[in-house]
Amino acid sequence: MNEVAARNEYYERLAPSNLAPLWEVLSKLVTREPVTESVPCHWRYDEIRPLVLEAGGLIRAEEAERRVLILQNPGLGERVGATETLFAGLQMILPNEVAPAHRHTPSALRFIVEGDGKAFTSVDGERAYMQVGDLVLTPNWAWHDHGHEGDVPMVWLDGLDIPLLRQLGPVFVEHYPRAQFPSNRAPGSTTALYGQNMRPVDDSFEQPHSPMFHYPYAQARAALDALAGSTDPDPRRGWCMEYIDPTRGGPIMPTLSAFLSLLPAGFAGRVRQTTEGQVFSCVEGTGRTVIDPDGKEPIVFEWGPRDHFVIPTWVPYRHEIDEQAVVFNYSDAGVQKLLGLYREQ
Ligand code: GTQ
Repeated sequence: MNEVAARNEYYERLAPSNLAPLWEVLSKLVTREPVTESVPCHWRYDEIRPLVLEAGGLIRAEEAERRVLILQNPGLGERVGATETLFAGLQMILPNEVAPAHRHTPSALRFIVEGDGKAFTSVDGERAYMQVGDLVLTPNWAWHDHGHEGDVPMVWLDGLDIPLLRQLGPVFVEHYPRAQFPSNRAPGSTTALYGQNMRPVDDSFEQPHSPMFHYPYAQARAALDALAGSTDPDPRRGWCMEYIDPTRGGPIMPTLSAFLSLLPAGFAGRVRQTTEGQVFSCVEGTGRTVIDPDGKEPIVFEWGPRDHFVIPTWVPYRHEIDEQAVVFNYSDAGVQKLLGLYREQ
């Protein structure tokens, strides 16, 4: 028997004992650089919007629990996700509907894509009425439901850490016995307490996420203008601000980091390569994101308002801007930094 045949025969006898030879797979497992199965991906809003709205005629929010079209990365096959660690979806709620109250260990953020400011997310009994461009958080184990008191459909981007939590294991959900969690505070109460660069002395809030759960677009946008008025843009990210947990100055939630960037007209960004996986939602302006894979045809995403795209871990990319743009994105940068794993070049 030759060497190869002898090994193969041995491998066949290993399998029934739930054993396998590492040396056959080591170079695929521990690579010189990150290798992902998820691929860069772009969803044009004008193409998918009719499909998002069509779901409204096919299933009610109450029945669906969450009426969401998953932004599914085609490289991940059956595994649900936009990247290896991040879930992305577009959730739609119609006037007078309720997406019933539940809580779960996956952390969620919402970035509002379209609507009239009359739909809300209730977080532990406090409502956040959502305008286009607002960021709303529903951290690990916070009760939340969504409601709508307006006249036009509302659509938002849902960003969750579901794929990461499924790998780690601790996935739990609990349904509230009624459709809506009882309102127990006026809208804005939490911002009044924690959004003023102050916190109550001897504060009992000790969760590892932000106590704030509503970051309005008007404020974030004004902060970007202030940054643009005081510094030069970063050559890769333009003027970029991170949404923070005011009690720590760090990411909003341990597993999800969020950013808003202002990119000036004519910006020709330098290539950025980072270990964070990223989901982008465009708010204002137009541009393109160019991915130049080694020796292969470049991939170009021409985007405009309300488009979404994904840049997986370690994929080098750069932005070119036509009309001044504002782009939101979320990523797993924070959890990688906590673990001492984050790299960028
Ligand atoms: O709003 O709770 O897009 O649990 C996926 C799972 C949204 C939510 C999603 C969820 C939610």
